[in-house]
Amino acid sequence: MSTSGDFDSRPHVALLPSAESENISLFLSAFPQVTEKQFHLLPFDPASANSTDPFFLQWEAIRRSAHLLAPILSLTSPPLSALITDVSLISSVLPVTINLGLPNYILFTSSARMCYLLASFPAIVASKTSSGSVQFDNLEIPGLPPIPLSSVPPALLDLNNLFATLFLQNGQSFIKSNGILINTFEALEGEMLDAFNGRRELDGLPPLYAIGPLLPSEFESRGSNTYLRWLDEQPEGSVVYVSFGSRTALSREQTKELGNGLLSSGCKFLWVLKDTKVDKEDEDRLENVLGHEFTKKIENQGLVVKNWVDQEKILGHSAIGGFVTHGGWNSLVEAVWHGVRLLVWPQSGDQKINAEVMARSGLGTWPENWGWGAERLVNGDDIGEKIKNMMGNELLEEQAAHFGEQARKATGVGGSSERKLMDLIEEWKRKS
Ligand code: G50
Repeated sequence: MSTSGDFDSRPHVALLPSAESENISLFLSAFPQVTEKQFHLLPFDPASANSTDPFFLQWEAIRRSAHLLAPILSLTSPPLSALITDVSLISSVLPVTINLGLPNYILFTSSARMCYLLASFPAIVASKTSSGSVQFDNLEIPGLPPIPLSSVPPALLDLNNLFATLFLQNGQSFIKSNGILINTFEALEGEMLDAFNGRRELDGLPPLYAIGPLLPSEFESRGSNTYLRWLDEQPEGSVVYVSFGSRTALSREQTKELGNGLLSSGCKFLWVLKDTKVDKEDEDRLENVLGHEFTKKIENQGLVVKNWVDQEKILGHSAIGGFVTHGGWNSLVEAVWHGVRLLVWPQSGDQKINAEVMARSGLGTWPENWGWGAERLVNGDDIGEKIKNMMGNELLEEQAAHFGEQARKATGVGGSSERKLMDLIEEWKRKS
């Protein structure tokens, strides 16, 4: 379903960035069997929500219009068997589907470890809150390392924050939903899935279906190919890919230290540089950020890209030997699929919890003393050292290759994820 709304009068809260609406059109032409239903949102005033984060505001705008889904869902022909709702919207959509008697499944796009925190959050809040701030001890998980306070998404520690409010309500919705589809797989997070499922009866939680890895489709592939041609010229496994996702921009100082680190690592690199402080239209953005001399040095050793890249193609390229990443779950899952080892540097949100999953599986390293992104300035020599260690670590390379194979097994015919999804589809067919 595509959404449109009219609160994009402010440039930073555009409801549907053009890249996203383009993606929806490409999706619809790639899958002609999919029927589009327009879902028009009510006018939304961002000032009425307790946040300035454009992502959280976008969720809130959709949530406030969720009741308008009722006629769209009930008039669909043939009638729907089930609805799948993104976790960020679930508590606002569930009342609608419960009313219609329509099964509702949650799509969870982070790790099972993060899902465990979400399922536990209502009880944590109920038992530990004093004056709006969450008093959080280690979250114990049977058979697995606990989640320490230092790894909890910072936005969750203040219950007045919009994200924390939504997180609590969405966690409370788990027990009323029919199941949770999660973008992970048994070989990667089997113990975590067992721990979650072990709690189900006690806490009334629905089944957790690991159906991943879910990866970008061919239709999403676009963008310039100059960096792919550059990769074609590099020896196999020699290049470090560096990206902190589409939401994070490092500070100017940290960007310079990262540049120094990449140079001192001695490795070739492909660096997606995002610096929101620099004017998008400026042709020499790189020089503005890093200075002329530095830019020249960098150009001898690596390639810096400032635009949107096709990450799936990059991670799948044989020249890539390692990935310096913020630890967004989609990025991690794509890297695992392509057997690329990791250096995870969590910036915010669920990223430390995800980093733990990767470190525990031996897929990568996570220098915990680097803290959250903006918490401290990490020195270039330290960064260079960690990159060099990752690129020289054969154990990580073997594990990455192993999990890449496991990921393919999981989604192949008869694999754990494929079976889960097929069973669900059969169940939906029976009920329709
Ligand atoms: C963004 C963020 C912090 C954070 C997450 C973000 C997630 C993703 C899953 O996406 O954990 C999730 C989204 C919404 C929700 C619950 C879980 O209500 O800044 O933790």
